Amino acid sequence: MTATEPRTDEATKVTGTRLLRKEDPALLTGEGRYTDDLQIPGALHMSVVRSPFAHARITSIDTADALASPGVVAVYTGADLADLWADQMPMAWQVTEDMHNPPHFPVTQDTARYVGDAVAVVLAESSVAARDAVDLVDVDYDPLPAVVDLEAALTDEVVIHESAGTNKAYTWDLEIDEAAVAKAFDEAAHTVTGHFVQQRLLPMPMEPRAVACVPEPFGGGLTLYSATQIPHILKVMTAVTLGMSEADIRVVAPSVGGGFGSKLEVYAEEMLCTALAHKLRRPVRWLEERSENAQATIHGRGQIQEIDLAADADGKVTGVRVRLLADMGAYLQLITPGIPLLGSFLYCGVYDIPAFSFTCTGVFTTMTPTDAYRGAGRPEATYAIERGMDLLAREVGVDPAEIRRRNYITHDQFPYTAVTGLEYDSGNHESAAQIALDMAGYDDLRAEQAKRREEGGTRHLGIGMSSYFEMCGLAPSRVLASLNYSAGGWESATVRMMPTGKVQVVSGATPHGQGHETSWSMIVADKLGVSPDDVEVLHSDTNTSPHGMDTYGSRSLPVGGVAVALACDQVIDKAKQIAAHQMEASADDLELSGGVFTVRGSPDKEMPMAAVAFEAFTAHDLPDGVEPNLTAQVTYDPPNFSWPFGTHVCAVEVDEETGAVEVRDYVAVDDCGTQINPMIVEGQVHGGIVQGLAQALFEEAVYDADGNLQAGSLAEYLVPAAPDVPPMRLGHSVTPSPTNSLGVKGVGEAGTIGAASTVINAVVDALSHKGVTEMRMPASPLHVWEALQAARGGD
Ligand code: PCD
Repeated sequence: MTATEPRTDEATKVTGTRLLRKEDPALLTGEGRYTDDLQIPGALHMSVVRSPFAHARITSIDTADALASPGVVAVYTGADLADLWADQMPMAWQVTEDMHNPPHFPVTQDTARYVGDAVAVVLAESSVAARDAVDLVDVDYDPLPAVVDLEAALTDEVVIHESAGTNKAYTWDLEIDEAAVAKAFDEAAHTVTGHFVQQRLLPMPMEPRAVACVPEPFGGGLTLYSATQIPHILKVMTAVTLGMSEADIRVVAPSVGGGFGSKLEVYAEEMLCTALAHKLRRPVRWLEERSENAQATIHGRGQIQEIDLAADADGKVTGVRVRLLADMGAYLQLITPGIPLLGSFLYCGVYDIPAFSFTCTGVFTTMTPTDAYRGAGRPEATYAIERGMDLLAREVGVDPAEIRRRNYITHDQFPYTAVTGLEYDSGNHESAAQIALDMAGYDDLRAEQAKRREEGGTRHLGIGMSSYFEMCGLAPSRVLASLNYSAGGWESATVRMMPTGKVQVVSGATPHGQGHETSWSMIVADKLGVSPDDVEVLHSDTNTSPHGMDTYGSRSLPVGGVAVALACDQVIDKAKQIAAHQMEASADDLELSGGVFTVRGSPDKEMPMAAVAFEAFTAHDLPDGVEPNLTAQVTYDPPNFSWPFGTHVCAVEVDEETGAVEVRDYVAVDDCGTQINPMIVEGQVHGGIVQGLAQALFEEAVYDADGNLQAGSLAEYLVPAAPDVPPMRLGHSVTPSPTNSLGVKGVGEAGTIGAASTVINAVVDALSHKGVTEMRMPASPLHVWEALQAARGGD
């Protein structure tokens, strides 16, 4: 289809179709350009000397042997580099005024606080020379006790940061109405309490981190290439940390092989490559090893949750109380302290709950810092309330599906103002749940379960469900301000129709696997009546896209994609004026369909958008006061979050003798409003479910008491492989968001948010007749066996 070919809207609509992703041919044929693929003549390679101790004072560092090693150009300790930093490592979320944000520098200056903490760096002419010399740096450590247990950390017997004087980073309360909560619990017919551990997870993107910083010739400043989700934020933060002008730093995120939150970060290695390239006026690059990725890239989750539910005699929840301990790790990274806060709003789940209280204490430990990992606070919250609902069902004596039905916010209650003060835009939980239960054959599964229990045996069928809200589209800037987050939540888009009718989009979102080039092209195609192939999407380079808030929090479509649509609307408005002038008609009489303007009442008159673009370009005959060129720039600050939702149901088989869990069937019904590309949506949901299932069944960043990461490689850290992935059957409903013109809600984290609780509810359900009420994640054979032993009264 060419840009000028007229098409009627519904019949040829591109959005809503399963268009193959534009970005895939290059990625699948090895043409993707990842940071480490860049050919950079004369680059120095950096390698980092990392502490083997979780906690140790550094008494001396001897760099002589390393410096003498072939190819080595420089070795720097923390003290050598101290003058390069205008500020400590960036942290953007001062959740309370008295929160401790202890000193944190790219290379530690006196004490190592986790295994992997940077102690020195080596620069050499080759990566091999740099890596070899790392082993020659002779560091003397005076070991101190490790602190890996959150409760123990809070005793302050061993204080990790002297300047803070305590391991408590902060306590944050969501203060609503304590008296109402107390009353709910006083008057409750039923109460239940859940204690849950959100184990630490390693995000494990396929591409580890990679950084290269190039000083441009002729005083052109520095170009920082990084496998990052946030080039725009990184640019500002680099300028601040290095005390440089923002004008001297350009950040480019080339192809990025997945981030899953772990690249929503400003990392030490980015600051180091930039500062050293600046200092030495030579390019400096670094590629993370897989084992470094386990130690020095942030971890996800790491929370201990306690949730109380109060309910009336029918099981209608009247109050929820949450206490949280959140493991910060050794330092605060970019938004470490804010992750539990993001989750705080979701502890009431999808239910109509009148009273709620939440308190969270952030705790320093001698482990790798934590931060955003797919869902960032929201999978944890959903887990707690959804496990809690199952506990309540059992206490009240009704089916888990029924207890949820009695508590859902019903579709006629939307827009619904939650007890937290946030407004949920739209939803239909009853319907999504019913579709999921029907698809899963819930009643038949329950009947099969009853029959098998009667027959006895050691292989048990379990059925689990959970319903969730995603809370995405981060975020209305004003809400972020109220949470003390130090950036806005807008997104920017520029749309230009070029002289030939092709379209250029500049987006502030930074895709790293999500397929924005395809989605944005589809939005533009329908708006302007062009083929998606005629749309070029520029992104991830602060020179071509100077304004942006980047990609995380399933925000890109509901904020950035909506900005693209709004910019198209402005281009159309302008084109309309020019077309009206050309056709000697009133702009009010013009209609745009399939990329062609027609005049109401004058069927012989029409003008394609492409022709208007050419007129706008030549500017030979424009209406008075209209500037040349069809271009519009929009910065969109959403009025609300968007609230995707859904229900997942799964069936598992648990073998009592081996402790093995097999997921027999997995049904997910997700509602992300209008779907731009259902194929991309399904891919997002599939990937999300697998990450949630991985937490439920396989993954845990296990530490020993000395603070050593025991699962630091892919041999011990069980990322699910293809055969571990169960059959997934997806359904969906479409409840458009009323707050944006596309009706879209995000979907990038939905699968993860719903999955872990669904699987664990099923595993507990499978063993419930054996007295099992709790299951520690991951539900590995060992943990299944331990739960059965505990239920039998053994130890
Ligand atoms: N969509 C559609 N429709 C709808 C929705 C959506 O179509 N309704 C689509 C879009 O367009 C795109 C996608 O889908 O393409 C996605 O989107 P969203 O939801 O908006 O999201 P974003 O923002 O874009 O993204 C983000 C996310 C996140 S957050 C995460 S984690 C993850 C996810 O994304 N990561 C990742 N996914 C993914 N994928 C891939 N491949 N890779 C990666 O890395 Mo965070 O906060 O960071 O934690």
